[in-house]
Amino acid sequence: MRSLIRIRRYILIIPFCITITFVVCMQYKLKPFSNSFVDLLKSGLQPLKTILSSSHCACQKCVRQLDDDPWFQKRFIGSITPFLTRENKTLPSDTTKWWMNLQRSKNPANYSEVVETLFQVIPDVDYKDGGPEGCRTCAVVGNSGNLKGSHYGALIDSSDFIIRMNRAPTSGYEVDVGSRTTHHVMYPESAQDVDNTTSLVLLPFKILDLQWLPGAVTTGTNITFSYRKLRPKINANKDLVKVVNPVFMKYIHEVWLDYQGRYPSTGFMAVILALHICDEVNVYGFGKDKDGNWHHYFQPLLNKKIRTGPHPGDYEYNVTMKLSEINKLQIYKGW
Ligand SMILES: *[C@@H]1O[C@H](CO)[C@@H](O)[C@H](O)[C@H]1NC(C)=O
Ligand SMILES: *[C@@H]1O[C@H](CO)[C@@H](O)[C@H](O)[C@H]1NC(C)=O
Ligand SMILES: *[C@@H]1O[C@H](CO)[C@@H](O)[C@H](O)[C@H]1NC(C)=O
Ligand SMILES: *[C@@H]1O[C@H](CO)[C@@H](O)[C@H](O)[C@H]1NC(C)=O
Ligand SMILES: CC(=O)N[C@H]1CO[C@H](CO)[C@@H](O)[C@@H]1O
Repeated sequence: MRSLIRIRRYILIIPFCITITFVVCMQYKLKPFSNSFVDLLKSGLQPLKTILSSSHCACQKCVRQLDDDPWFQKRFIGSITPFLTRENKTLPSDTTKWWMNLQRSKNPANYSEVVETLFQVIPDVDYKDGGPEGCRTCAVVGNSGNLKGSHYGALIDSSDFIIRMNRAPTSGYEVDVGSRTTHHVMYPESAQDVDNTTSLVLLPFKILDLQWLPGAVTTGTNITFSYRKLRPKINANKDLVKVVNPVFMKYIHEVWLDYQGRYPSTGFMAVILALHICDEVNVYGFGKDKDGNWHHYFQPLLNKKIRTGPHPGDYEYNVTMKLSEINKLQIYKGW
């Protein structure tokens, strides 16, 4: 009787072992075909659920898929870390060269000393997508006039991350643009107050921007002029401040825009950032309004053609459309 039970146990164990062997073999078999799968392996053995599904997350559609589009796979570098950390503060020489070209000062301060001072004030952390178990949905909210009358507010507010940029206000526009903001992307010349639960995300175009930041989010700074007047102090929770790594900015310019224009726009950088820190990306408030005008939802329509600055506007638009065609993000066209 005993031995019969034992045999039965073995009978149950055998298919289980076969399944495990199969799963382990499949991992190695798949390895050469997918970069993102290699990343997954590196990060350790994941729950079977994710190994057997084609997605990297628990959303219906995930930015990172095992069967990624070749155009996307060629460009998307999943391992790059978007934010500056102490560990990553040393810039490779090609980045330094690219970044120094954007500087307007003939005599910039010592970068490593400036960064050291910065990290005495702001936290030294990075993060990535929601991971295999999670589903982090993100709304990237641009400032286009096509948001007016869109009634997207509730939809936007239902996202996990809500990323806004530059001077975007919400007060008075909640019905169309929502009221929550988890990340506000800006640079010193476009800086504005954010509330205590919002992460200020700085795009550093120059060393001066990194000198300005620690004072600006605490007691005030004496750096009050770049090529424009700067605010000496802004309201922001210093414990939530993040600085985009210049390596990441160059990556966007090089890989996603083929070096079109002098540097990418804030909006485009926010979109690519979202692809790296989110599992599902929805884009609002980009492009023209229904009458073909470029303007901001919070400004009256004065002149019909607002220029797009030193950015490769059409090229960025084309890349964003392509990302939408291959389901890496969804564009809400507005009203
Ligand atoms: C910047 O400062 C660091 C540390 O004080 C020093 O080692 C380095 O040589 C300086 N770099 C330049 C370019 O002066
Ligand atoms: C903002 O949040 C921090 C903690 O992150 C807290 O120490 C601080 O008192 C808060 N400030 C305000 C004005 O609520
Ligand atoms: C700001 O103050 C520091 C000392 O706290 C000083 O070294 C620096 O020269 C000042 N910068 C300007 C632009 O006044
Ligand atoms: C964007 O795409 C359109 C249509 O495919 C094309 O005609 C145009 O040249 C592209 N613009 C840029 C800047 O690549
Ligand atoms: C942008 C960047 O330099 N990222 C690197 C930061 O450091 C980690 C760990 O050393 C690397 O894996 C990233 O590539």
